[in-house]
Amino acid sequence: KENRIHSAALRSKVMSANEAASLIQSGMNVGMSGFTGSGYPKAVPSALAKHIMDANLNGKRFKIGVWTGASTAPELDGALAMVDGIEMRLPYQSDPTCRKRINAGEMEYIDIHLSHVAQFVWFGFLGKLDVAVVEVAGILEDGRLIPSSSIGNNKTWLDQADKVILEVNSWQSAQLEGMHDIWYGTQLPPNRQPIPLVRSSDRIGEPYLRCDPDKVIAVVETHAPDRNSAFSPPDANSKLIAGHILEFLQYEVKKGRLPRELLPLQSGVGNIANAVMAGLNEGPFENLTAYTEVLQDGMLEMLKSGKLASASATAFSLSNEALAELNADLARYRERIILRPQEISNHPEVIRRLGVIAMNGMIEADIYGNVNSTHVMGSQIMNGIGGSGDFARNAYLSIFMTPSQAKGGTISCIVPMASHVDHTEHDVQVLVTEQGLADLRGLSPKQRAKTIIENCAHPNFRPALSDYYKRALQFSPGKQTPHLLDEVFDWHLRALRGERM
Ligand code: 0RQ
Repeated sequence: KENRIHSAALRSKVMSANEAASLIQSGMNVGMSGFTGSGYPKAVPSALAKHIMDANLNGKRFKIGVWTGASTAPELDGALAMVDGIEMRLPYQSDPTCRKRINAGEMEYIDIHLSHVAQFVWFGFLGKLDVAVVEVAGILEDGRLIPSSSIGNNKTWLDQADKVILEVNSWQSAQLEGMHDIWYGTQLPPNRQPIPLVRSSDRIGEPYLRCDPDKVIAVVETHAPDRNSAFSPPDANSKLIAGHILEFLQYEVKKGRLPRELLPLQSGVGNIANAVMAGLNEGPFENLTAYTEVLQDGMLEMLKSGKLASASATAFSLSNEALAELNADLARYRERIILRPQEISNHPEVIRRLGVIAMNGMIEADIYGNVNSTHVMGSQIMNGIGGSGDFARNAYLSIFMTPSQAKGGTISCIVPMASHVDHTEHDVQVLVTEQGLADLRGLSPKQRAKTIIENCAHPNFRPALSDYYKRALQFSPGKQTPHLLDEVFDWHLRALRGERM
């Protein structure tokens, strides 16, 4: 193992993951690093899961609160959920075992806007943070930390936790040093000052995380990869959705509502997001910028081709191939990629100032444009709101996208009323499915309904949606947002019975 720990004081605290995990006790709130499968601690959480299992075998209850940046990996969320060791999870997860426990009522989960988490901890809204477990790429002689492949909430965890456990992962490229931008200017109200970030590529802070060495109770050395998930080439629907968005952006440029190089792009994770990036990579726009949460394969390709001048994010989420590409040329990419704390990457003030174009996935939208990003059939969590709300509410243009149908065509993703609402009609300007794009700007609810049904609904469900809307228009007591409350969820009830919606 290469030596990444250059502080003698911290080197003296090196121990095994097992010893470090034994310092975490039941009932503690633990702030872990990790964002969309990158930069999470690789060894301590699994060791902790073993301690929890042992305690359970001895008839003892052992549960902790797990706070992160966003989603992590099987070694963290999966391992701890498997042994039923999580009392409370926040603010975002996408782990199958976690999801199962949450939906079975065995684990509490608070789904929080990602930009809110750090400040809620500073405000004291979430209670005391006992321990931070943070992966870093190295430790400087003076004890400052080289951040890893994600920043997430690490600054806040290190500042706020009573005790700190560091995992120093020598698998992470040493060349990450210098890529990060940590701003230490955040104050609490009423003393807040403007965030001095006016271009997405601005660096406003310093490349290292600060950490009081006296709080560090353990340093664990690891050499383990991030959860790099395979990249699947865009499917037919994703390509169609990307095509509609590209056409729309070109139209907006022609109308003079967007500059030629567009405005900073934010893109959610997944197949559709990657397809949009692939489309932009082949499209007519040059000198693009990104102000986003997660840097995926699609954006890396655009940085490589030169279409994307720079990208600001809080984490990487790459395939193994893309990671190899990045690492081979990291010194060069480092000048054009900036990783920031998620409270800055997702900050409403900055998103509003920059005029970000936000593109996020959804589970369903209703005919008036309310969007459900998180719950299947109103009650089962999928992942969480993530940063979609931070961006949608504050963006220059807020776009939501989904295939028009799910589960082999048995479910319509356009419904009379969303079974859960994450983004209200007020925060949603554009809806896109493979069928087409609904530009909702400047439309009243009734005009929105017609546009969404005509442009976005699948032809298999369009007649039933039109029929619902027409009868609602006729029989609804109010004509502003017409609804038939006694049948509005019949669509979901049919799906819950296993029938076609
Ligand atoms: O389930 O794989 O079991 O079939 O939902 O759907 O179509 O693969 O789309 O991966 O882009 O996910 C909203 C979940 C979409 C995601 C959501 C089922 C479908 C499939 C996934 P299966 P797709 P995606 C930046 C921004 C919130 C966070 C966010 C998400 C599965 O985009 O988590 O935006 N967003 N963050 O079959 C029942 C429907 C359904 C449905 C889809 N109407 N009813 N099931 N599915 N529509 C990133 C971060 O913040 C970290």
